[in-house]
Amino acid sequence: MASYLPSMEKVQHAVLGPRGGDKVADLQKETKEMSDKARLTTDYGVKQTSADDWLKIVNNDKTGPMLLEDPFARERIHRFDHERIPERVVHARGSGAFGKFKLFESAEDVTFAPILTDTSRETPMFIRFSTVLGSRGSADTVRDVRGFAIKFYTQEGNWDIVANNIPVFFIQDAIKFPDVIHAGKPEPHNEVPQAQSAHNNFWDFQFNHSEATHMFMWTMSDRGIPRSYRMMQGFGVNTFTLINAKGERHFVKFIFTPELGVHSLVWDEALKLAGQDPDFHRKDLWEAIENGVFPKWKFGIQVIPEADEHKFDFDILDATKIWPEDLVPIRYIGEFELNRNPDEFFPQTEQVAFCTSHIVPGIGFSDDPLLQGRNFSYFDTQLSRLGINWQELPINRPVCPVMNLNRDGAMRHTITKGTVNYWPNRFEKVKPATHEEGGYVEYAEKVAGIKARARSAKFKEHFAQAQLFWNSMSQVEKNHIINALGFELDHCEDPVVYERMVTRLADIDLGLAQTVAEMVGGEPPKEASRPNHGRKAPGLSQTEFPGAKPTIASRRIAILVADGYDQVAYSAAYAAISAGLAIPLVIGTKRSKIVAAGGAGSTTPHHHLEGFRSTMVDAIFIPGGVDSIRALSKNGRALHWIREAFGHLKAIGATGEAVDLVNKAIALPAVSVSESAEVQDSYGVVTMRETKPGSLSEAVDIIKGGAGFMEKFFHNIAQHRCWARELDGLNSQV
Ligand code: HDD
Repeated sequence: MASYLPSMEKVQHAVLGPRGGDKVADLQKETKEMSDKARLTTDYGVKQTSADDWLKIVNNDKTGPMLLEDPFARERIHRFDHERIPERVVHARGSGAFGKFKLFESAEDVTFAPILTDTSRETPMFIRFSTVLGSRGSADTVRDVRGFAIKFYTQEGNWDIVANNIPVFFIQDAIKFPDVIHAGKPEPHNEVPQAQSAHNNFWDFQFNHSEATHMFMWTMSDRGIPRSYRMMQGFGVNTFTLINAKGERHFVKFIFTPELGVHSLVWDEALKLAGQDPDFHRKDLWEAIENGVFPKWKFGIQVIPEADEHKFDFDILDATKIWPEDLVPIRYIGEFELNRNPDEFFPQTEQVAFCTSHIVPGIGFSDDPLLQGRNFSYFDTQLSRLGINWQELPINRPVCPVMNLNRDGAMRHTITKGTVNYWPNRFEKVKPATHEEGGYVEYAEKVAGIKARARSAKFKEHFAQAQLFWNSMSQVEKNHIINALGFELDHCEDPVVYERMVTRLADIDLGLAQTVAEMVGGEPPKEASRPNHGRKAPGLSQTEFPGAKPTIASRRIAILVADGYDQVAYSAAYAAISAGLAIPLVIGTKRSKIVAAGGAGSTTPHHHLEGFRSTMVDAIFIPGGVDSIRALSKNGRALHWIREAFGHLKAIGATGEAVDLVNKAIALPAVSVSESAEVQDSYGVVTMRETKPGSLSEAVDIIKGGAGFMEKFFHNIAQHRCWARELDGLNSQV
C-alpha cells in the first residue's frame, strides 16, 4: 500500500513558505503594502479628507448641487471609468501563479541555451492557465482547450512557451486562425452561446475544415474538461528548434507532465460546476498554493535531428500532428513548480503578455506555418490590449538588463540617460552584442523555393492521427468521447451540420460514427469512409498518467454531519485527511454549531448542505451517530449529495449508522456494504458498520498504512474516480 505521508520536500515548503526567485524581488519594487498608518491620497499624492461625499453646496436643511470643481471626486470617477482594458481576443478567462524551473539533466548535446544546460540554475517563471472561447467572466469548467502559457525569466531574457493542454491544433496555417476562432466564439447574430463549442458554427467549421479532425477528438475527450489546472499536461504544440554549441540543429517539441497525474471531471459534474462554482479551477489553483501543496510538472523535450526531418509519414512541422512517443521518446530533463499566488490579479495575471517569438539564444523557430504566424500575432495583440510599452510592465519585464534604442510611445516608464538614441554613435553606446557576448545569432538555414500559397504534400493527410488517438483510448474514454459528441451535436439545430459531422466521424471509426448518428439523429453510415489502420500510440490515453505516486494531497473531502454525529470517527477522519495534506470540509445541516453524540464534542461546519454541493469535492466521508444519521436520512439534499457523488464516481466512506444512510441513498444490490467490523470496499464505497478500536481513532496509524478503513478510502480517492461503476452502468442508476 502506498504511503500518504507528505514528502519532506512538501513539509519544507510549508515551513519555508513560497519562493519565487529574482522575479519576486524585482516585483517588490512596485509592490505597495496597505499599512495602518497610510492615509487616503489622490494619485498625485495629496491626502483626501473624504471618500464619501462629493464637494457640494449645502445648507443646514438642504443638500445643494455638486461641484464639478472637486478634483478628488473626478479622479475617482475617471479612474473607475477606465478600469477595463480590452480582454484577450481568445484565452480571456484565466488565472496564474509564480514558480520556479529547475533542470536536472543538461541538454547540452542539443542546445547551448543555459536554461536547458545549467543544472545549478533556478529560473523564476509565471504561468497563466486559461480557457479559449469564453469571455473574462465565463465559467472555468466548460468543455474547451486549456491554455498553459509560461514565461521563464531567464538571465538571457524572457522565454515564453505559449502552450495548451492538448498537443495539436485545429489548423495548420496561421491564416486560418480568425476563422477557427470566429466559428467557435458566440455566433455573430445573437452572441450565443457563451464559452461553448456546442453550436452550429463550430461544428460547421469542423466539418468543412477536415484538418481539425484530430484536434476535435482531443477536445471531445476528457482532456477538454480537466479536474484542475494542476492535473493537466502542457504541450508547446509547435515545432521549435534547438541549436547546440557545435552549431547543429534539432527540431523540438516541449511537453510538461504533472506530478499529480492527468485527471478530468465527469461531464455532468462540469456542467453543474459551471453554475454552482464558475471559479472552480481558479480557486483550486489558489487554494493548493496557499496550502503549500505546490503543483509540479516534469519538463520534457522530444527531439529530431535536422537530418531526420523527412523520415516520418507526417510532416513534423504540421501542428495538427503529434510526434508519437514510440517514434520520438520524451526526454524529461527538468521540472517546475508553482509556489506563489499573485498579489493582485489585474497588474499580474491580466497584464501578463506572452509572445511565441520570445526565445533565447540556443532556441530557434522552425518553418511550422502556424508558429510563423503566431510569431506575428502575439506582439500585435499586446499593442491593442496593453500599448506599445507593454514589456515595461512589472510582470512582463525581464530580470536581466534591458538596454536599447527604442524610445517613447504611450505610457513610457523607462528613463534612459545620455545624449544619443541611435546607433552607430560617436560614444559607442548601446553597441550590439557579439555571439560570444550572448548575442542572438540566427541559424544559417539554407532556404530555396518558389513563392506560393501552399503546404507540403504530407500536410494534406488529416485522419490517420485522429484514428491513432481514438484507437489509443480506454473503453471509458471512448464512451466519454461518444457522449461528448452526442451532447455537442445535439446542440446543433441545423441538420446539415450534425448529419455531415456524422459522415466525418466515419473517417475515424465506423462504430463511433454509427453510435453518434443514432444519438443525434443523423443517418448511420453503412461503411467506414476509410479503413481504420488499427495502430495505437503511448501517451495519448489519460490512464497512462495516474500521477507520480498515489496521493490524496490537495483533494477536497467533505465530512457530512448533523447534531449527534460520532465524534471519534469524525475527528479521526478529520485528522487523517489533514495529515494527508488533503482538505477536510465539514458540511453540516447548518453552518452554526453542531454538537456530537453525548456532547462529546462539537464542530462549526465550513458550509451547509444547501450552500455547498457535492460537485465541489472529490470524496465524501460520513461518520455514524444515531441522531445525526436520522436527520441526514430525512434530508433530501443530504441524500442527493451521496447519490450525486456516487454518480460522479467519487469515493464515499461511511462508518457506524452512516452505512445505512449510504445504503438508502444508493440502494443498488450490486453495491454491498459492511455488516460488521470488517471493512467493505464495493465500487469505491468504503463502509465499516462497527468501528474497531484502533481502526479509525488512531489517525497516525491509519496514515502510515495497513488495511484499515481510511487506507481503503484514501486509496479510492487517490485513484481519482471509480471507473468500474461506470463500466458496470451503476452510476446512471442512482
Ligand atoms: Fe494563441 C493567446 C496558445 C495558436 C493568436 N494562445 C493564447 C494563449 C495561449 C495560446 C495559451 C493565452 C496567453 C495568455 O495567457 O496570455 N495559441 C496557443 C496555441 C496555439 C495557438 C498552443 C497553437 C499551437 N494563437 C494561435 C494562432 C494565433 C494565435 C495560430 C494567430 C495567428 N493567441 C493568439 C492571440 C492571443 C493568443 C490572439 C490572445 C491574447 C494574446 O495572444 O496574448 O494573439
